[in-house]
Amino acid sequence: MTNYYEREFETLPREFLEKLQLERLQTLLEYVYEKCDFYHKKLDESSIKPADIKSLSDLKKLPFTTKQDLRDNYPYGMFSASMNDIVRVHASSGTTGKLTVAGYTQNDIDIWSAVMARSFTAGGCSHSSIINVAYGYGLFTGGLGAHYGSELLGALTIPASSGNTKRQLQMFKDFKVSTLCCTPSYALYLADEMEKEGYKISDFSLKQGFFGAEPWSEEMRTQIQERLGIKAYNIYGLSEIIGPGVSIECEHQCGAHIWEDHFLPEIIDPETLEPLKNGEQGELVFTTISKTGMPLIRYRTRDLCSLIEEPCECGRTHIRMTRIIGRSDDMLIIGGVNVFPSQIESALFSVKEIEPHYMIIVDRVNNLDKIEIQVEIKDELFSDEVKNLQNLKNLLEKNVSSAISISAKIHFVSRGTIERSQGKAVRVIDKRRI
Ligand code: DLL
Repeated sequence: MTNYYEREFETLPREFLEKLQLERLQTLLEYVYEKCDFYHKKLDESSIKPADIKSLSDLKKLPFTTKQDLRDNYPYGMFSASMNDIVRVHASSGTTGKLTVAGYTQNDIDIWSAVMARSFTAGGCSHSSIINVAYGYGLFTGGLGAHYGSELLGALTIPASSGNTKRQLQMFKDFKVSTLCCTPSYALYLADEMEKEGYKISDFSLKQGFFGAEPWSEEMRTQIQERLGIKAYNIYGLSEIIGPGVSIECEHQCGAHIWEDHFLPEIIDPETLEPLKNGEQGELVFTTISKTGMPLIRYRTRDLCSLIEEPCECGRTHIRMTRIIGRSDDMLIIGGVNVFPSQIESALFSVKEIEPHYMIIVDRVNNLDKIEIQVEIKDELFSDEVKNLQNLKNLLEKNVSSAISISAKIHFVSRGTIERSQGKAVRVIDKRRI
């Protein structure tokens, strides 16, 4: 039997769900038009008044919002609520040094906790679950998002955060953890360590896991499920929209239900920006229709997928999305951290000895993402003292790591080693087979 956290909303017949969506959209448009200078200007520039939106199909008349808009209005310019009502911020990497900031009112934290509680329930959790949150706590939304949802559900919540793998395994056993939340690659790393440390599946009480924050595949699901003896659910989200819990798979594991009473999805062609039909692959766009802190209209996620409208056996009426199959920009996700090549480039070029040729090589070794950067340096530097070369390497590694929040290995190569491109420079080799 299917369990729901908010049955009434989760199984609302489409007709009523769409009515609710339209009402919320209209209220939201009035709200942002009045409260947020950015949207007031943007709607005026598009010659649209909130009252012009009379049906859900009018959504396509509204202008898009992009990550660049968030950057241009850094840090608080996209907020609609007054600063006194903002109770929390989270942030993720932007395309340059600037963070992409998201602001939450108490209303937004409550919605987020509820959609996470719904998500946990969709994957078979209840108040008797023991949920180990091994997503990072901090500006990243993974840790606190899962934490608040788990507590609202009434589950026992372990704020383990990421890392310290041996201790995590010890806790799985001693604390009788039933549920794991982390990136899919960390789940496989945990499975490796589990075997190395001599644990067996039967030492644990694990039942299910909620994995996301980076792309993964059905092959990875099979491995995680077999090696940890659990059901592995795909959880999706992004900080700009709310964090994890924008969508979740149910027990049927056939696409992730988008919590459509809060987040209105569309798929567009990333080139023409025209809306595509359900089933067609394109870029996912969201309008948040219930948040008050930083509501976003037609936010371009850059994530590529398609929407599945066929009814699901679980009885939830909310549309599903397929796995993310790529991005329409150059963002990389390395160990769950969003990284733009441009961030690495500016960190490298802040040092004058560096030639303007480099290559970022991303690989997955023992289920952990590694990043190496080959950098050309002037030939005379190779004949310099080893100590100086080492200092330069240390400095670059420090600069890059602080720019992208994860450590990277620098490897110097001599002039002309990195292949010159005839057209668009190729700066990234991603060797990961996901
Ligand atoms: O990664 C929120 C999150 C935390 C989701 C924990 C799931 C679990 P950001 O740091 O803002 O937020 O990164 C958002 O990560 O646009 C996708 O490109 C990618 N992403 C998130 N979940 C998935 C997933 C969090 N299940 C960006 N599959 C998004 C593929 C994902 N990509």
